[in-house]
Amino acid sequence: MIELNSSDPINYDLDSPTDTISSFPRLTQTISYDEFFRNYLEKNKPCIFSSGFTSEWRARSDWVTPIGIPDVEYFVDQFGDANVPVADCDQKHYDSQEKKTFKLKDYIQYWNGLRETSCGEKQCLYLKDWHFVQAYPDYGAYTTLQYFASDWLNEFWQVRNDIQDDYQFVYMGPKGSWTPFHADVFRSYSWSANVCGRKRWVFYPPGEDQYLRDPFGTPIYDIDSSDLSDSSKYPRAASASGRLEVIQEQGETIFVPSGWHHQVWNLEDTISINHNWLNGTNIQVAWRFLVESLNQVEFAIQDCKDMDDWVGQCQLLLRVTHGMDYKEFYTFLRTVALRRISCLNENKPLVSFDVWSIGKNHMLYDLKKIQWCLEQLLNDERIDGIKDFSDDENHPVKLLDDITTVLS
Ligand SMILES: O=C(O)CCC(=O)C(=O)O
Ligand SMILES: [Fe+2]
Repeated sequence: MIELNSSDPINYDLDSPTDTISSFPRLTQTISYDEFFRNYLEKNKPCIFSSGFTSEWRARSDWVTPIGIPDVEYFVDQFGDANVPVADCDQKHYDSQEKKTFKLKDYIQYWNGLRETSCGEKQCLYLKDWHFVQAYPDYGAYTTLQYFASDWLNEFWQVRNDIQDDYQFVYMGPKGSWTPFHADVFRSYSWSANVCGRKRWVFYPPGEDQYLRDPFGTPIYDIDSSDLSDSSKYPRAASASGRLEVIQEQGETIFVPSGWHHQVWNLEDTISINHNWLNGTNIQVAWRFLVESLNQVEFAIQDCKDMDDWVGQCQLLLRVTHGMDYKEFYTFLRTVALRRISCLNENKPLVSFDVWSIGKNHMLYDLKKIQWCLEQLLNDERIDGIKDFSDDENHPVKLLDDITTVLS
């Protein structure tokens, strides 16, 4: 049972100055859920879990040969016809890499063709963001660690039956493949476990990315690029501080906090599993980022303010650029809240990823955070113009009332 102790959670605010950390903590089996919650989720600090946490995963035996390299034959045999997204590490597409869809067996054929050569000598293709659990729900490749079990984002997608999606991915790529400098979608957390292979990570704490942007506000694409020391291109780069670098070994799982920019390189042929997630400890960050994204959209199309349904157009653009609009953010909060209210009323724990139970204290904590978000949403006068919020029965005011009743 995942249960928070009764002391009141500290209200961590990402805007307040963060105490810097100079090294990367490595955690072992002895850390409790509560300790991880207080010291890493709430404080928004990165860490690495030792390989013992993943040693029992099916993926770690079935996906890897006895000498510790990806078992590509097994992949062709089991999943060869799967359609998988593949990024070209040499082709920049806006702020990320150009992506195409491959059959897995064709990707593996490419990979086999690389043999011992690393990327750089041939085209460098990186299979990323493969929705593996969605494609093979009964395969059981891994069990999400308990520390990452309070996951509203994947819970939302799991109970939602109108559209199929999730934030649970498999990555596989040759030595030399890499992911450009970025912060994660919605400013979510991510965790990433190396089934085999090794990765190099570079991190900057929230806010430092402002110094790592060009005069147009575009963040640097490759943090190792010599452009960063060219002050005509990145005039404020010298002010960036708090850089952390770590090598993640086979079997280890890294925790990537909210809003930390990072870049990742595969140092060997590597397979990893990762999730993005939001919960009560980073939902405030996600809300502020949504508001900031809407402000940017409004600024970008301010010239068209007289057009029909400008508010609706802004929401549409928000959905395209940010991945979520206000209504969807609300539907997400509502789904999560109603599940907790129902479990609390029936005096039942909430089951997460089929194995973890979220206890009463945790559900109350979650509801408090959702209450805060709803208050913010209702204070944002822009929701009055959004047609989707006109339904009385599902209105945020009604949900806020229901939550307040439960909490009192
Ligand atoms: O492993 C990679 O290439 C990228 C992973 C990543 O960015 C993440 O887990 O947030
Ligand atoms: Fe990331």
